[in-house]
Parts: sequence; C-alpha cells; structure tokens
Amino acid sequence: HPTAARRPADLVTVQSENTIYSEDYITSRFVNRGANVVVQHDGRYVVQPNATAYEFQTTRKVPKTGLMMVGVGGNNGTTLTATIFANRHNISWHTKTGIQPPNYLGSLLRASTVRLGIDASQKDVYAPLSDLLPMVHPNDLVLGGWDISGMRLDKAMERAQVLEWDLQRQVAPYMKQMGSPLPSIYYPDYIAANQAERADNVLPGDDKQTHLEHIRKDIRNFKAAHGLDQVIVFWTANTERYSAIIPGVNDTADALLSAIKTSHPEVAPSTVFAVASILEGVPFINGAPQNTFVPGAIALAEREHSFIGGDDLKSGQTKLKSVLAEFLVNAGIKPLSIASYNHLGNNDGWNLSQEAQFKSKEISKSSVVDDMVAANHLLYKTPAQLKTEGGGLAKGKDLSKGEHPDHLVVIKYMPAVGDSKRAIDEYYSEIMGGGRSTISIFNECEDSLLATPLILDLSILAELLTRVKYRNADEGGDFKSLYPVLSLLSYMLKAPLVKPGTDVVNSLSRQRNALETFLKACIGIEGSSDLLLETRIW
Ligand code: NAI
Ligand code: DG6
Repeated sequence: HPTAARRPADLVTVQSENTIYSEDYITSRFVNRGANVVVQHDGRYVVQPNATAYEFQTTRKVPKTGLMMVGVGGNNGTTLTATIFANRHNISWHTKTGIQPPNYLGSLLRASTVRLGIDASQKDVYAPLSDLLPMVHPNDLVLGGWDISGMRLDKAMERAQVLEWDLQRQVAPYMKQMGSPLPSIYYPDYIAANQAERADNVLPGDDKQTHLEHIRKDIRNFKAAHGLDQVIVFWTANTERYSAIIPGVNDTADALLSAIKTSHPEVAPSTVFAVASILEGVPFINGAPQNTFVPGAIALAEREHSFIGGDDLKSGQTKLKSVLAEFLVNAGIKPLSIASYNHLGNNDGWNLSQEAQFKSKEISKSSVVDDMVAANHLLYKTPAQLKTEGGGLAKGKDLSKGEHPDHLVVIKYMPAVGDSKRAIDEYYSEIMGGGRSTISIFNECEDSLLATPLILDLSILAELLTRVKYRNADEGGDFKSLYPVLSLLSYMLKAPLVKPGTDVVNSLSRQRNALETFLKACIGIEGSSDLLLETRIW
C-alpha cells in the first residue's frame, strides 16, 4: 500500500536560534515558565515566578508503524480499519444525499489547525496540527489485532452496522484480505455474560503466564512479518469490570508479574495485554474505562521505560461536559446538578447493561468535572472551608472531598437505535440572587464514528512521543525519554491517566493547550498565542 509521504516533510519550519534542524533531529530550546505560590494564613497569595530551560530533541524519521487493536472485530475496530482503507484507496461512496468522499473528520491531528502567528498583513496564519512535527499518516498504519470473536473482518464490519452499505461494499474485499483477528484472552467474569456467544476465538487454557507469552510473541511476529519499526497496542475491546487492588497481587511491578505467573483471578485480560506491551517496549493505550493500569502495571512501565496511556475514549457526551462544566464554573455560575442519560443499541451498550461493566463506565464518565469544581473555591467549598465555615449542603452528600454538584450517569441498552447513541444532558445551575439556569442538551450520533478518529490521534501521538527526548538546558547531559505515563494524550480520554501524585486535568481547552504548547515547544515556538498583545497596544 502507498507509504510515500504525500506532502513534504517539515511543513512548518522555524527560523530561530532556538531551533536546529539536523538530518536526524529537530532540536529546540524551550523555557518552561511557572510559579510557586504560598497561601498565607491571612489568605494572601505570594507568587514567585520561575523558569526552567529545556532542550527537546525529536527524531525526524517517521517509523513504519503498526497498530494492533485488541477488539479489532468490534464496532470501533472495524470502523477504523474500513475508514483507513477508504482513505488509503480514495474510495467514495453513494449516500441518499450524494457522493461522500473519505476523510478523517473528528481527528485532532488530521482535521484541526493550530495558530502559528501573523502574516505581513497582520492576519492569523493557521497550519494543520499534523504539520508541526513529522508524524505517521493514518493511511500508512499497518493494521492488525486480536478479538475473542473470530468473525472475518468484512463480516464483522457488517455485524457492526455502522458504515453506509455502499462503503462497506467497496472496502469489503480489503477487509476480507485481512482475514480473522488473532485469538485473544478471554476470562469470562471480566466482561458481561452476554458476550459469551461471540467468544469463539480464544486462547486455550487459563494459564495467564502462557497467555502473556503468547501475546508478546504475537506482537513480535506482527512486527517482523510487516517489517515494522514500531507497534502500538490499543485496547478497544469490551469494557471490563474493575480489578480489586490487592496488596501483594497488583500493587507493585513484581507482585503483578508473579500474580500473572500464578494466574491470580484478579488479573484482567487488558492488564495481561498491557504487561505484554510494556515488556515488549511498545506503547499500550487503553481506550476503555476499566482499571487496566493497576499500580503494578504503572510501576512496571516506569521500570521498563515503556509508554502507556489511558483511560477511555472521550468522544461525545463527556467531551462536551469537559467544555460546558468548565464554561459554567469559569463564568462564576454554579452547577448544582448534572444529569447525563444515554441509550444506545450496539454491542458496547449490551456489554454495559451488566452492572459491573456499567460501574467502570460510570466512574470514568463521572470524574470529568472534578478538577473544574476544585479550581473554584468561591463556588464550591473545600474540605477546609467546610470545616471552618460549615457545610449547609443537602443531606446524604459525601463532603470529604469538598462541595460538589450532584452528578448522575445513566446508560441504557436500546437495541433499535444501534450505534446511533442518544445522549441527553441537563445542567442545573445557581445564578445571581438565588436564580436558577437549566441547560438541556440532546445529541444523537454514531458512536463509533466519533470514537475511531480518537484511536488514530492517540496512536499517532503516542508514537510521536516515543521519539521526543529532553534534557535540562543548563545542566546538559544525555537526552532522556518522556515519563512513561503519556498524560499529554488527555484530550482524547475521559479519565486521563497521569503521573501518580499529580493532578488530572479534564478541561478540554487546557488539555488541547497543553498538547499544542508541547508540540510547539518541540520546534522552539513559545508564548501564548491568545494574548495578541500587538492588537491591544498602540
Ligand atoms: P464492541 O463491543 O463493538 O467491540 C469490542 C470488541 O472487543 C468485540 O468485538 C469483542 O468481541 C472484543 N473483545 C472483548 N473482549 C476481548 C478480549 N479480551 N480480547 C480481544 N477482544 C475482545 O465495542 P466498541 O463500540 O468497538 O467499543 C470498544 C470499547 O471502547 C468499549 O470498551 C467501549 O466502552 C469503549 N469506548 C467506545 C466508544 C465509542 O464511542 N464507540 C467511546 C469510548 C469508549
Ligand atoms: C454509552 O455511554 C456507551 C459508552 O461507551 C460511550 O458511548 C462512550 O464511552 C462515549 O462516551 P462519551 O461520554 O464520551 O460520549
């Protein structure tokens, strides 16, 4: 398939003493500016600005990259595979409204731009985000993966009922050529019982160590068979129940490895895949909500310097929530309750109709407003304020983490609507003088068409971040890899995994800003583009 770059490399070139282009690397200098703050007893804030200079070094050669999806036979897996074939082979299809060309709408990298600066006539200049640094093009990803359902991919695409028939018809021969997914790990109590009927492609036995070794070998074989430089492993399989965190079982790297050796029941299939990827040194991303990354898995990733990212794709309702909740709180309006309902009729919805799997999703969907609420103690009292000033809140609320809006998440399985999820949200807020504001939202769209571009963004960014190294500019020394938990991927994730002990950022605008700032830093551009100082002075 075509792998030649369709556009010249380094479309964005920075001319500055901060940026050096060599044959192999882009090296940039970036000053990270922050502030240390001390809140005094009398409530005053004492702020000391700080600045640390870093150098970033990005390898320019884009590796030949494979994407191995766990759950490749599902709605996301087949939709992504078919979409890449459509784009790669420039397949358009007939719909009732006309001819639809292929595209990657919904992908931050392929369908959004970033402001670089102004031109000679003071007009803003925007470039595609994907042009900032050399990145894998989605069309060039070599696809493969596992599924507990052995259905051939063309048939699995049909089963998913996501794509228009005329598109399915045209990509089917390519999907057929890919054959059936690799057999996968199936521990029945981790996913809903209703999934058992499709589990006809499973690794034999229940020895978790053998399963781990099998998956490691699959990754190596895939890499060798396709002559790949890099592989990304992506969990887009069913949502699992949470694993219990048990000291001595999954709390440390060694405990987790020996729990796999002894086939402990609290090691999930997704964790076996994560461990396999970590040990193979390939990035692993969890697109579902369960706690795949038990503390032992994170510790193992740290020890092996292997990249991980997660959890759960932030595609629709939650993405909007991470905008709206921030808008309200930052506007000084106080959400009192947020009620989110949705119903859908795809296999994901069916799996989530079982309590334990719903619980995993409920947790990831509910955590998304926490940081916004915590950022405004004028609206929401902190635990310390509650202690000194008193609570005065509704009964039956857990105030140990401070004041918080009521937050309800309901998901119902409704077979008739298939992949076309309906999401209904109500934001009920307090405004000035005891007034109330109610915002209601109804959204309907194909779930998998929102989710699959995120799989691409996450995979492509994860690959890129493996090629970025850094060092302290004043101290010098060797360039080092980034910290293994790739929190820069947060924009695409409902419950972002971050370095233990650091704060999670859920705000969509802050997440995008962080990513954009980082990519710009790698080419030596710094500064807030939204200040627009030149437009505010004489
Ligand atoms: P799906 O149910 O259509 O596909 C999941 C696939 O995983 C199925 O083909 C199933 O046979 C397979 N599977 C289950 N356990 C497996 C295992 N241990 N190993 C290999 N394969 C296994 O679901 P869909 O819609 O593709 O979603 C996939 C995941 O992504 C779900 O966990 C879902 O909650 C999550 N997600 C989906 C979003 C969406 O909008 N579609 C958005 C956010 C997250
Ligand atoms: C129903 O909530 C099924 C889920 O898998 C969601 O569709 C998925 O997590 C996307 O959620 P959201 O909140 O980002 O639209």
